[in-house]
Amino acid sequence: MGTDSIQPSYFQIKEFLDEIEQEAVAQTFAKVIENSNFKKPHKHITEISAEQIKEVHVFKLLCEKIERIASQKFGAVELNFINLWLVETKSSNSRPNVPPYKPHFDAERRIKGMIYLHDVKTEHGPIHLAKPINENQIEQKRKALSKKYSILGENLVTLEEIEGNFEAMVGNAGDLILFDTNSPHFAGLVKKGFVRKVIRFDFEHTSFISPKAKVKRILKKLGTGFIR
Ligand SMILES: O=C(O)CCC(=O)C(=O)O
Ligand SMILES: [Fe+2]
Repeated sequence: MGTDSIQPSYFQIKEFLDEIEQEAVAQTFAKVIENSNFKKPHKHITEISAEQIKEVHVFKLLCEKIERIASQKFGAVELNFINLWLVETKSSNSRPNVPPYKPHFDAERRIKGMIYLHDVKTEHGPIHLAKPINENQIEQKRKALSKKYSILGENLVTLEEIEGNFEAMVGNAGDLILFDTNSPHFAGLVKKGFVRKVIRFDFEHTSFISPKAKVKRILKKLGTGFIR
């Protein structure tokens, strides 16, 4: 099946975590962000790689749970876990005129699962999602992105390209937002004095990988095997 035929969508799964799980996640979050073994792509973000997640039992179990539900929701697809981000956004971290705060699709197509660690209202900057008017057009634009797409804004989406309006995914602690990154989306701005705490699991949908990229990967694997 070609990627053009997979229609992007998104879901909000209310009360995905019960109170005990929420507490375990909050405690694990606090421990991980203090641990210097994990990479910090930005000062408010800590990353756990696919390799490292084994060491963090609570997140490993959660990753498996999300993978199962995401695979069902997106049509029994095979998913590969890529990484997990622990994000604590303050108003000073959110900049209105650039992605992810401007409507966009991601350059690399992923399935993402975001869990809210507290109730998220408009002030906390919920993720906003929309359905594109023309689903195939997003995939075609994505495939045609140049190397400078980010500077040129090639992955931005205009309001004319979406059906109706963006939906602010307000919700409660423990809710899970699942989305295909081809769905137009943006992060809401965090109001002054507020903080948004989320964890986001990224997965690769095996059928989103282009045949060229698959070959590259195999060669890379073989290459490192020979070196060793
Ligand atoms: O943090 C958010 O609300 C959305 C960020 C985003 O654009 C993404 O995860 O691809
Ligand atoms: Fe994004």
